Amino acid sequence: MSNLFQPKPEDQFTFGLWTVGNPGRDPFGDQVRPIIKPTHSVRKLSQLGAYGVNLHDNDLVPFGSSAREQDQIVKEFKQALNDYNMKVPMATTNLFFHPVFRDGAFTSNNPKVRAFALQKTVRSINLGVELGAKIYVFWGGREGAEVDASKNGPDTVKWFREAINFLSEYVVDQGYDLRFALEAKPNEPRGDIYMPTTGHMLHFIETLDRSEMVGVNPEFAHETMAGLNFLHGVIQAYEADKLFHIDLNDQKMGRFDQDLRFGSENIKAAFFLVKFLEDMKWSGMRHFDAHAYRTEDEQGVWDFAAGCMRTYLILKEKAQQFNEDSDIQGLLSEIQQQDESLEKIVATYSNENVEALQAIDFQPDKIAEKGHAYEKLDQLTVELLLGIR
Ligand code: GLT
Ligand code: MN
Ligand code: MN
Repeated sequence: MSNLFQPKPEDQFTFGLWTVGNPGRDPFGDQVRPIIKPTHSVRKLSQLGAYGVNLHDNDLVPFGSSAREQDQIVKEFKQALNDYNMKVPMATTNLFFHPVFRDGAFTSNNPKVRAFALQKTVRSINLGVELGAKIYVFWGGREGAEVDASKNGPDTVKWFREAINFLSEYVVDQGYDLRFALEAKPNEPRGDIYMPTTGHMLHFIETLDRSEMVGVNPEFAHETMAGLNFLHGVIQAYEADKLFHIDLNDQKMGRFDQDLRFGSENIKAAFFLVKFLEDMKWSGMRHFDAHAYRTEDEQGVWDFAAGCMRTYLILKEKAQQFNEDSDIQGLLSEIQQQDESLEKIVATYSNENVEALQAIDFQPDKIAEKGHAYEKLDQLTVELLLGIR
């Protein structure tokens, strides 16, 4: 493999400990490879050129560990981070694995479970901050239902809001430099998950007490499962200053959550996503939330991790090529027409503007005669991606 696409820490690639640590268990089959120790993942990922790792509390500290056990585990882990110059930019809570969360965490019908979820998250936030995290993700995998008769719908929204309000106040009170990112998913493991898309999350955020410290963590696979255009959700979040984090992976539309290697399935969608993040010079982490195929052994896991980063860098190079391609740019400047005097009239309402607007004879039939040359533009894009431009 050529060195041109060798990842470096400044590329800001991160992986969840749960991603490379995924032992290949699925609903029909047991694990196929041994669990990889977090300190080993730190070493291997740093050798591959990553910037850091992200984690759930229980990816590092097993559920039910004593305070002494936790101290020892955290000490060893910090040593590995230090030895390999790796960071932990994001942390989150596992509120879905233990059976206590079978009916959700912040939206469980049981008040004890809701309070326990809050307690667990407070502790996990403390751990994340201790490790240097600046972003805290909330993925409510179990916050949903199969039986809509079971809950009074608006309560679930209220409970979730109260939890986020409580925790954001806690963060401020502690003086932590931490922002929250909410991650949507339409279904799985629940039959339906509440607030199933990034769009739902964006609205919910505006109802929070400290909405300025809460953004979104859109995931490629999750929006694609819902049949949506991932990039469009990302753009809307970015435009609203709410793109705090991103989960990069791949997915066939309409399937279970596949969490495939980035760029392995929808190359054109991955390309436009990378192009957008790079064109905007988005400052966040390029985080991969995916895992190796179940067919793989440990070597396959590192092939998978290297592949995610390499594909991202190749697409970044392609984006630059796209921006410098004179045929493409020439066509784009014809397509993206400008008309300053018209744009002035429609930008804001005024008496004069509405009168000016009413006075124009647009001749829509004439405008409609001309095609948009998108066939040509898309073919140029495809040829660029296929490597012949
Ligand atoms: C889980 C899920 C991911 C979330 C992780 C954060 S855990 O693997 O499938 O999409 O981002 O909780
Ligand atoms: Mn995710
Ligand atoms: Mn996923």
